[in-house]
This record gives sequence, C-alpha cells and structure tokens, in this order.
Amino acid sequence: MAEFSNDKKTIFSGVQPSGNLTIGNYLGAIKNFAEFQDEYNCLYCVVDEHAITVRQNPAELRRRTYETLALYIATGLDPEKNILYVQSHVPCHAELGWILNCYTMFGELSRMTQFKDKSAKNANNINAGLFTYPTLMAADILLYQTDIVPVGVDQKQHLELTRDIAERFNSVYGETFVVPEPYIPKHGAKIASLAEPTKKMSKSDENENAVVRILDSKDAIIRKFKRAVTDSDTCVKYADGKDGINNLLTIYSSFTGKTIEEAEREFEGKGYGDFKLAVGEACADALAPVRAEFDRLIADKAYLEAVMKSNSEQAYRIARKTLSKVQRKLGFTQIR
Ligand code: ATP
Ligand code: LTN
Repeated sequence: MAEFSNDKKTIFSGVQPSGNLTIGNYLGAIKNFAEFQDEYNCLYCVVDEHAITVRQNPAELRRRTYETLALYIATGLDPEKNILYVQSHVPCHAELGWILNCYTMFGELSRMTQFKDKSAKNANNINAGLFTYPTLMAADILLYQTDIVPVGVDQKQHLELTRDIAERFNSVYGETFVVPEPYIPKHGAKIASLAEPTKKMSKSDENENAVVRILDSKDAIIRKFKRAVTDSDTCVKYADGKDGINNLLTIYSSFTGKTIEEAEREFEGKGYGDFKLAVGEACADALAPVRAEFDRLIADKAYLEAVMKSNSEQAYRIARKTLSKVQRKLGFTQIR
C-alpha cells in the first residue's frame, strides 16, 4: 500500500478513458508520472466522470477504464507506491465539484478553449457537464491538497482556473486548499496530429492515420509515420512553418533521449523517407515493453480490480478529510 507522508509533496494527474491512449498522452503525461513515484505522494486517476461529457458507449467505457489503469501500471507506475484509482469510485470528486461550481464564474468557464473546441466537435451535445468540466477537474486536484499537476500544455488553462478557484475559496474561508502548480514537460508537451500537424494529437480523433496509439502494432506505427504529413522541402531541420517535421523531430527526440540538434545532424543529407522510418522504429521499440506488460496485466482482471478497490479506499480517506473541512467552513451541518 502506498505510504503517504506529510514530508513529501503531493502530485495528482488524470487521464480520461475516452479512447485508446496515444503517444501524445504518453509523452505529454504518463511517461513522466513514473519519475515522481519515489519522491512524492502520487495519485493518478482514471477520470471516467470527465469522459461522459462526450457520449460514450458503456461497454467501451468499462473496457477502457480497465485498460487505462493497466497502462498506468505497464508504463512503470507501481500500485504499491502510487494511488492508482478510478474517479467514480471516490464520490468526493462529484461532491466537491458541485461546491466549486458555486465558486466559479460563468464568464471564466466560457473562456476555456477546450470547451470551445469540444463544443465545435460535438455540436449536437453541448451539455452542461462539458461546460463545467474544469470545476470537476479543480475538485480532483484540490481534494488531495496537490502541489504539482503533470499535464500536457493543453491543460494549462484549466490549471490556471483551478488556482484561481482555490485562491478565491481561501480568501473567503481562510486557508483551505493548497494552490497547485502545473508541471509541463520541456519536450512532448504538445504532440501534434500526423495528418494535421498544426492540431494536437487527440485520442478521440476519427482519422486513425492522425494518431499513433500506445498499443498499436509495430507495423501500424511504421505505416502511420510513413504517411505523416510533412512539407515540400527535403531537409530534416526544426524551423518555423515546418510543423510536420518539427513534430516528428520532437517525437524522435522524446523516444530516443537525443536532442533535436543531435537528431538533425543524424539525418543530414538523408531524405524524409529514411527519417520517418527511423521515427517509427524508435517509437515502436520504445513502446514494445509497455505493450508486453499491458497484455499480461489486461488478462488479469482480478488483479486490476484488487488495485482499484484498495487504492480507491486510500484515496477516499484523504479526499474525505478535505471535503469535511470544506463542508464545515461552508456551514453545512455535520452529523458524523
Ligand atoms: P480527448 O481526445 O478525449 O479529449 P486527450 O487525448 O486530449 O483526450 P486526455 O485524457 O484529455 O487526452 O489527456 C490526458 C493527458 O494527456 C493530459 O495531461 C493531456 O494534457 C495529455 N495530452 C493529451 N494529448 C496530448 C498531446 N497531443 N500532446 C501532449 N500531451 C497530451
Ligand atoms: N482535463 C484533463 C484530464 C483531467 C486531469 C484532471 C488532468 C481530469 N482531471 C486532474 C490533471 C489533473 C484532460 O482533458 N486532459
């Protein structure tokens, strides 16, 4: 069982089980999670309540919830060191989410770019949950008195809002929440779509050629990189206007640990074809052990359920403390 200590800082992050995870989710978020497990109190949540802001097929949502948890473990997160759990198993998230809705302004939520993007994509289902999504995210984070939140750059705005909500609440009721900081990786914080390299790679993209998934086969990975959109130039160099090549260089450097300059030198005088093949191979090779471990874990549902159960109980105990404190401050009557 994960040992939580008052001397350590706390880390929280979440991933939605809204699709098969991509190398964007991996390089921007999950790959970095394991680095924290020895020095911080870490909680990593599968945020199924966030996922239903977009219509989900129930059987797929259930399957992906298990898969996301299995991927957390397969990428090196030890459930004995980290609290790995599912959001809907800890009801405090929804309860604090409601309370924070009452401390968040309509105007603030209207400015969120993720809301604008997702409203445009789901024009026939612009539901209230999609709009108030960031207050539930703030609740996830603030419940655990989180110091640091590792996320991709697309979540920066939500983190700023979380900080504003925490500060607003603290200024009315006295110190209640720790005000969290984002942790955005230097490389990989924004992996772009392979088909439209000015857009973020998103796990719910309908164009399969635009996304490389952590669990794609080696052949599929190589084929997708081969088709990646680049430009009419021939030189493998990081530069303005070369979004496709810049993205491939970022991916290559993140998977190999080489700098962008080292990668540019390696491909000097070589064509885009050779470069794309090398990116595909580096990506497939780096992900092979994750895939193998995932296959082993996903076959053991009983183990995954045991992790869900024991870890959510631990999360609940921490979350409940913060929620009780908030309820007391608000003036809710307490009978337990
Ligand atoms: P969806 O397409 O369903 O909105 P998503 O692919 O954006 O999903 P999330 O579950 O919302 O994924 O994000 C999980 C984590 O992965 C977040 O920290 C997010 O910032 C990060 N992330 C997602 N896409 C990318 C990307 N293309 N590059 C870097 N980080 C990313
Ligand atoms: N909003 C995030 C997922 C998410 C999250 C969180 C990330 C939900 N709750 C708490 C960090 C901390 C997303 O859409 N990527």
